Amino acid sequence: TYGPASTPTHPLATAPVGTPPFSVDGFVREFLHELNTNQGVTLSRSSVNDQYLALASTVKNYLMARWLETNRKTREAKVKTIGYLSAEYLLGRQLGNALLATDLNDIARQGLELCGLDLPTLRAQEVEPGLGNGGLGRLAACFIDSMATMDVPSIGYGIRYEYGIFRQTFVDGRQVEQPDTWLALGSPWEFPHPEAAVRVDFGGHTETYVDDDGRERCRWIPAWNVLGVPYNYMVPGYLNGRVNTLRLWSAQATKAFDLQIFNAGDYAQAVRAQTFAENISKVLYPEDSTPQGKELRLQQQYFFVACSLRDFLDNELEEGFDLHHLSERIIFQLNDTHPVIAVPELMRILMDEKGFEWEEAWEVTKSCFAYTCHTLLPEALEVWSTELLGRLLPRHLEIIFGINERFLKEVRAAFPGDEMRARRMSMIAEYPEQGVRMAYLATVAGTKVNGVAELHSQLLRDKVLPDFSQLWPDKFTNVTNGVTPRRFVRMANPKLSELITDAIGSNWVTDLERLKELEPYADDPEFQARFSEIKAWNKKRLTDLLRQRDGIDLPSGHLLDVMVKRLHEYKRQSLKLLHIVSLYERVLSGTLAVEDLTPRTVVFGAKAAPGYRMAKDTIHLINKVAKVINADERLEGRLKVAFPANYNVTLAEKLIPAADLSEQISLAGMEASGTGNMKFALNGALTIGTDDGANVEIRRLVGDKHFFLFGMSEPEVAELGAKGYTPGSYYESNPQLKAALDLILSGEFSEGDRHMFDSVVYNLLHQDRFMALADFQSYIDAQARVEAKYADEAAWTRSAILNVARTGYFSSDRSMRDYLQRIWHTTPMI
Ligand code: GPK
Repeated sequence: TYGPASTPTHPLATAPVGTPPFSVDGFVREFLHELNTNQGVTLSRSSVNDQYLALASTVKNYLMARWLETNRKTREAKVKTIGYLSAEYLLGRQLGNALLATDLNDIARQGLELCGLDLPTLRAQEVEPGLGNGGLGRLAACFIDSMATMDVPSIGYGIRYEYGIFRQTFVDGRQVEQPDTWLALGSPWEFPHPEAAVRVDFGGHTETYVDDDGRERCRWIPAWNVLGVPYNYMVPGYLNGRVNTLRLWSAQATKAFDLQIFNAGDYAQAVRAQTFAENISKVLYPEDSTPQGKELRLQQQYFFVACSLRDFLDNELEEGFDLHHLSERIIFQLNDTHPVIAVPELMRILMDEKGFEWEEAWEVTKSCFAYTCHTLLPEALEVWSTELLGRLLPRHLEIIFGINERFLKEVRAAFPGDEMRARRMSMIAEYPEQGVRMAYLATVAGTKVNGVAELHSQLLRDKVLPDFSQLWPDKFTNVTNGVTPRRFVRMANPKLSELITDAIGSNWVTDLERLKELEPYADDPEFQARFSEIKAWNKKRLTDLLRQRDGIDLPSGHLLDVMVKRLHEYKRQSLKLLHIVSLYERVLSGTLAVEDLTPRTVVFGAKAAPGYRMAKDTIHLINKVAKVINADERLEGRLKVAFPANYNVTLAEKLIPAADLSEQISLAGMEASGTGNMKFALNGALTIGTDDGANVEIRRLVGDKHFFLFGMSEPEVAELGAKGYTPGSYYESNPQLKAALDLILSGEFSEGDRHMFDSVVYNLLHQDRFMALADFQSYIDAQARVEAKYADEAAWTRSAILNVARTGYFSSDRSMRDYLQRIWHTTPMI
């Protein structure tokens, strides 16, 4: 239970304690106080880590009263809350964002200076929480930032992984994974509440019994359980005084180790149960777009949604709340299928614990969820075997069968005699083994289903879930993704932000469509000059960082060509690589004079899932090609390939503002949206890209003249696939492509070993599922257009400015507005 035992009489006891004074002196006093009392050191004896931790505490103290006040206000207003359910949050560093949200940057810098300290040095001490894999996890982080900034009551629910996404290192050019020890030096941003732990059951069996009213009911007799300990994080809105909550769950054993076994001398056996339970939140699955059919992963999924539902019902609603009206107070947004087990969990709670009848429980349940799909890859759609589900969550499997049975009745009533359709739509797949199609369950239970860009939502309706969209056309909608302008423009690109604010005022940070007002400046020579200087400054900043971070030397004056995203065949890093190898081959063979080479540095950043062979081989190849090209003096330094290890949010914040060219080259119809593409455009890079995901919308907004389009369209891809695609024919008929592939096969990049890269090359030649060879020539031609434009500096800069001016649409604030209107049907709290 929460709250005091009796009514407090002290005047200070009912309101949050005050906020430290908003002055340099007030800040210094608070900082030194934290250093002394939290770290137990004096300034003269403190380490950089002590200083960072004290600084974090200081900034938290400025946010604290607002956080407590936000919680009180929201609770009293009894408004609808957004419960964002996501297995991943790729937050990035917290300190910079908190300083920005509180407007403390200048005060902190000055105060620390008076203490003889340097703010950037302390900021660099923070290890980012990498609790996500890529786009999906970063999107969740952008969304909670936008909700806080827009005064939308929301709670982010997720898992506090002890180890986040692995730290990538390269050994002889191959990826080697190291554990991510983000908690090792302290975690000042979290507030653990072990006393509020929630019990989560697993295993066992179900049974029927007759209740006091003589009704036959079902109950679950679980076999084991764990505790979920909530860790709260502040989610500060930008300069608006709202601080929402992110609540991440950590697994703990229900009993401490068995003392009897311990006394008998078997220590390892005694702590085994504890280790087992705590494994649940031990590590993030480093997968992206491929389901990993692992029992532990299903345990993670159920663990965090069971904790979250319990938490909301017991702690966020007032006592005695009538759960028939639950949807007036919560909408759970399902971030992909990972949290979909929440659907049968809510049914179970309502029926087995609250005594609801099935129909009553279903009415409530189906109004409390909405589902976002983030992929089109068939292999990424989660299917859990009924054997596993039944073993781990027997009651939930029964409920899923019950939902399916009633749903199929509805289908048969709507389409009498169409038994094939009913089979196609069943949530239960029968092959290759019996399993639950989680996307179907989410679609049936959700009030709405959305894709993450226009093209993706259309393909989701027409190709992935056509039967469902025929049955319920109004259920389907689109919300194009967005990114937070606070982190990815205002923080990451301070100089550009200043230039924009000088021109149009500062409101763009929360009203990004205002960037349109920059359009007239695209032709202003003075603005162009400042814009170019800023790009150069960002490149210099990146050069300094990569020198000390990776020992990489970036040449100056180069076109900076950047491809950063997870390594996946559909994203086609191999196509980018073929372009590089082709340029090199043409210089070697004399078909391209060195002096005609546009000075260019290509930067890759990409992690491969540890079990994804082709992706890891591609990383190896990129590194080997980089090594040879970077050492070849015949290129006179005009072509350079850089692959800094361990691409993450922190590196993205330095890389993206420096880029000239943004590589968005997935096979059309494969990238659901992309969000990196938006960050680059907003920072004044031009895109070379296919008509895929949100690229379609970027190109429409910035205009064809300011975007380098290439490659097949989605319908063309479908047509070629239907006709039968033979990559070998492109190799045979395109001498430039053949020469590039042959150069790899010759051993040029592998110390003469002709077979080192057989897997990558023969996959391209004989399979090439993502049609890189079919788009090769078109890509090469588009790169020639890039070079021609880059030669005209004024024209390039003009296009870059127009990219910034015309992409305000891609703010995640706009995405949140769309969710509020189309899906959540609620409004911000004034
Ligand atoms: C999609 F299915 C998945 C996944 O498992 N992980 C992931 O990051 C990405 N995504 C898409 O690949 C991107 O196109 C999209 O922009 C991003 O999710 C956010 O919607």
